[in-house]
Amino acid sequence: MGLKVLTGIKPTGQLTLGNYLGVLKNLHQYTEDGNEAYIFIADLHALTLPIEPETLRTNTIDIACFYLAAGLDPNKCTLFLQSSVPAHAELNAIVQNYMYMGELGRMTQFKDICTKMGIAKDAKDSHVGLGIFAYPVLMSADIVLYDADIVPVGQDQTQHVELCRTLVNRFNHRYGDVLKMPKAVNNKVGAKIMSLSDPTKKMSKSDPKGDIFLKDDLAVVRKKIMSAVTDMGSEVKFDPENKPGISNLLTIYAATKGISIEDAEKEFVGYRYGDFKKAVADAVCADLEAFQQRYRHILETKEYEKVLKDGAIKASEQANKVLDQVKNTVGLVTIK
Ligand code: AQP
Repeated sequence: MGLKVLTGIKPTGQLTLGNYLGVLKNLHQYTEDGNEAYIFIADLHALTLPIEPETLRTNTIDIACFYLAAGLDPNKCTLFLQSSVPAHAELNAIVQNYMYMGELGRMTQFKDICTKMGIAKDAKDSHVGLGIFAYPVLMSADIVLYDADIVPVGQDQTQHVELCRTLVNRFNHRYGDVLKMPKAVNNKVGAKIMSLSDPTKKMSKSDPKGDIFLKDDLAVVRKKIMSAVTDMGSEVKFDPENKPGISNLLTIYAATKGISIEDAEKEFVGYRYGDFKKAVADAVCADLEAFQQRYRHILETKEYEKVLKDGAIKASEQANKVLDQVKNTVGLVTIK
């Protein structure tokens, strides 16, 4: 029997090559083999950090187009906007009572965001928004609403899926076997693409230093790769600890070509760094060129509109089933 798959991307900024290689590029594989895939744009999550309304709208439409441009067939999956399925917010209000503040405060992403924004996470008068603190609660609601077996994510989101598993255990321990236990899955190659200017940091859309954006002009993409930080050595070798820049470029190359790191390494034995970077830039630009063409076509034809409309209806059918079951389980009365 096929698996139920759930994954989302939040429209907090322009998508990066990290989002593409970490998740987008391989999503279509989960829509095959009788799987039931629910793929969404996590627009409610995007409100957890300050964002201009127009930017949020543009990013949201872009992600819808990117999903389709990356090869997702809307007839083989359910593609939808989180905010168009009210069950997400409703279940969030219920499951928040089964998650602890201590657990949320320990999330690495939350701590990183506080550090980046220079806000004290523990201080009583801290200006950390409740939404960013409680982000994994809504994410847990997102996951369990679709009875998800697997959640394809980049490495940075694995901890949040683990927290969702804790919630499921806790809830089921209290009420019986109600919620499905999900599992995070990462890509073998590309689960964590690093910044080109600081390869010890994740490439992240809200921290654009060293990012390649999916809408970047190809000449810009090439320039960014050619000026990526490397090291004083000369060997193209995968060694993230001592050669983080070269290892990141090897990962980018391997993930773009769909090959293993070992095979990528073999291709570049004896290469100088400059020639190696050129090969990486060629591979990425060839892939992005086709991707950008599809994106522009989908944006112009507004093909995404019907997809999202139909998706909201289909997603709501599934989500409401779980929501009703949870409401009934915890003792909320539903009058039909
Ligand atoms: N650098 C990355 N390498 C591999 N995968 C990545 N992902 C993000 N960055 C990388 C994966 O992309 C999916 C969508 O991410 P998200 O929008 O849910 O937010 P995120 O994980 O917080 O990604 P960003 O780009 O870092 O966003 P901001 O800056 O807004 O926080 C996820 O599956 C993620 O793992």
